[in-house]
Amino acid sequence: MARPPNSRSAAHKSPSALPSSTQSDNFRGNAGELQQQAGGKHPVLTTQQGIPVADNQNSLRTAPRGPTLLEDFILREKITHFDHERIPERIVHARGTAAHGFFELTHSLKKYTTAKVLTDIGVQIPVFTRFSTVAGGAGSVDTPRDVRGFAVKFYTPEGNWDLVGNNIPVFFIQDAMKFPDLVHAVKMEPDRGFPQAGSAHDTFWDFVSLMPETLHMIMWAMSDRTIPRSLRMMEGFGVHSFRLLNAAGESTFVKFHWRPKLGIQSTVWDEAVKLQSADNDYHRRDLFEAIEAGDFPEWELSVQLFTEQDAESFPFDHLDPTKLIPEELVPLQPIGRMVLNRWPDNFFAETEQVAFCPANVPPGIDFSNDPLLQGRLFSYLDTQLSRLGGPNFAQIPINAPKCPFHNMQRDGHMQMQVPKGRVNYEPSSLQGDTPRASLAQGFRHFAQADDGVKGRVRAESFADHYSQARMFYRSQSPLEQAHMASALVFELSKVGTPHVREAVVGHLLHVDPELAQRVADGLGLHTLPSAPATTEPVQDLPLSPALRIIDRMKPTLQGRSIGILVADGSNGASVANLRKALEKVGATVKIVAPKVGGAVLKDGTLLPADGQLAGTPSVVFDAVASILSPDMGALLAKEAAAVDWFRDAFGHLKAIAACKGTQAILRAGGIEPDAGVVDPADAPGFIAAAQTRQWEREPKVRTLA
Ligand code: HDE
Repeated sequence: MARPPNSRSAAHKSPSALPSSTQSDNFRGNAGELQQQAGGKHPVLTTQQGIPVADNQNSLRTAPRGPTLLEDFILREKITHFDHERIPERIVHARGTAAHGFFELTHSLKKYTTAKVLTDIGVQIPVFTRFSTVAGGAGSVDTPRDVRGFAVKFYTPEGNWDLVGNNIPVFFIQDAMKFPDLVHAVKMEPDRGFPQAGSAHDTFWDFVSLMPETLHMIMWAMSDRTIPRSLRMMEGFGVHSFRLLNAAGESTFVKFHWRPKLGIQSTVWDEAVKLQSADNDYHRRDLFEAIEAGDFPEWELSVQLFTEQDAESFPFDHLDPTKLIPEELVPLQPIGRMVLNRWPDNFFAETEQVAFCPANVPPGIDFSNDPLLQGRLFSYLDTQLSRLGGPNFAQIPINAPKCPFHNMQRDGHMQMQVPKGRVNYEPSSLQGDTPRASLAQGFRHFAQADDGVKGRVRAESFADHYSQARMFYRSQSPLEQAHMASALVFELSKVGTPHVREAVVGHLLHVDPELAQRVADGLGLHTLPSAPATTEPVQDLPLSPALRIIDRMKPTLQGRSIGILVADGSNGASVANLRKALEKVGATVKIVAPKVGGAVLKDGTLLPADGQLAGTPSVVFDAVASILSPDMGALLAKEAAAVDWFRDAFGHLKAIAACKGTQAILRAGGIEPDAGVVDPADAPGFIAAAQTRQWEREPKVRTLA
């Protein structure tokens, strides 16, 4: 009778049946036949109690084909632990990717703060930085249209500083009271359980239509900022105003701003959509590969500093988190750089268990009265208590400060420390080494005078919801404006309730009547709705070109990835020349072939491939090239994967280097070559074209709103 493959060893592989040499050796090297076969010096497998395990393949049975015994404590422990491997995911920002690195201050802020992290030039402060999407679950994809979290934990010598920001400088709401409503509205609808990780649905836009304070952030959310090309090419913002406190106790307001060394870059919407199927982990993989290759991503940290008096002259309230301070009004002062240079050893232990909290600030940094920030000061610790299972999560290595820490907090779930001594209270006279508060070094709050009347109120200075939305929209280049209008049309077209669509268009009339008209046209709305009443007149604020991104894309191939398509019979010298030229300017080159085993080149050598054509669509590259024999070109012209490779690259405004043999595929894709389509022999021409997107091509390949 046929037996399952392992049934023989179940009958015979008991500890006593192991060769005698494997039973001794002080628990090392006797991990059983499988590990011996693999070679190397393996430590012995044990249970959590340290009991050595003899057989990790078979559970304990009454007979080789009999039932499993409850007595099998090894099986029960293994399965029980597995059953509890998942912890609750973050309610927002569940999907994240993180890396270790350092922050190095280049300009001291000593005049403004006592925080060593902002005064001690040249010291490398370890950081752990986690990027995230907001709406989707931990298993959702990397490239939906969504705000990105940008959270940095600085392990400073005076305790942890968490700058828990986003890649957008403003937020949807003004008061923490509305956060649960906002998040409920954007997440999947509760009765149907979809859509996952997307704002293009009724409940989100219903909320927006009834909460005009969201309009400025909506303009950002509909811009290309929410479809970044790479986590390495995003800006980061602390969003709220914080305070800096100097030795004299004087306060200066500060906003924090990260700028990527590789420049800001986004995808185009069709590309982002296709990336969702091409590579669910597109951003995570991109960061991983860059760090593994030693191509460490870097950001510059800048501050905007201003006083209470400066703030009074602003045409908005800086405590309102739906407002930004234009760089043209308060310039950015670069103060340091962050480099991410080490991938976590373990995703769960570090990226999942890391707990950021805006309330973690060292002495010399303090909070403003921004009502959203005030709510956040409560929320993060609270959510982490349930997410990480108790009050000792700061002892998890990724969360623990790297400076000494001592207090009288004791016990609780998962206490890892073994405090010594009799004294667990303060004050005490029984021991000479117990921790005491220090007026000189301790945290100080800004001594702010307050003489208000208690109440559930919204400041009148928060009432203008449209002026900065208008400023943002009108500051964009015409193409970016078209992208925003198209994004609004796309999202609202997924909204099934006509009155919600109309109400949003009504708000857009305040932002910009022409934008409202474009969106109305795109939605097939024949009459414009009326604009809702406002309490404040909409101001025409000075425009801020610094808010654009298309113009600010860096002309470089560093950090960019180029795919070269080859097949049997390709000219190896041409491939090698192109590759060399591209790598010389910092690009990462990947070879794509119809088969992953590679292609047999014209001279008979084998060129291994990094990716198979059908599984490596052109969306994963910044530009593409192909070197094909006329025969293979003609063959591939009948292959959908090959035709789509070029059609998508062309549609996503990428440079294409296509040899003569490739022309048949371009024709099959209906591609009419333009200035961005060059010959692969012209490496400088290809490099120049690949350093940007072919924006002038866009009106020819799609109809924008
Ligand atoms: Fe968060 N936010 N948030 N948020 N947030 C969380 O904390 C919250 C807000 C941000 O990679 C949660 O540990 C409230 C603004 C990031 O682990 C939670 C309010 C900004 C991350 C929470 C806000 C952020 C979070 C969920 C309104 C940009 C991920 C899990 C008052 C400045 C950090 C957790 C990471 C995570 C609450 C608004 C950024 C529930 C109540 C504004 C980057 O505590």
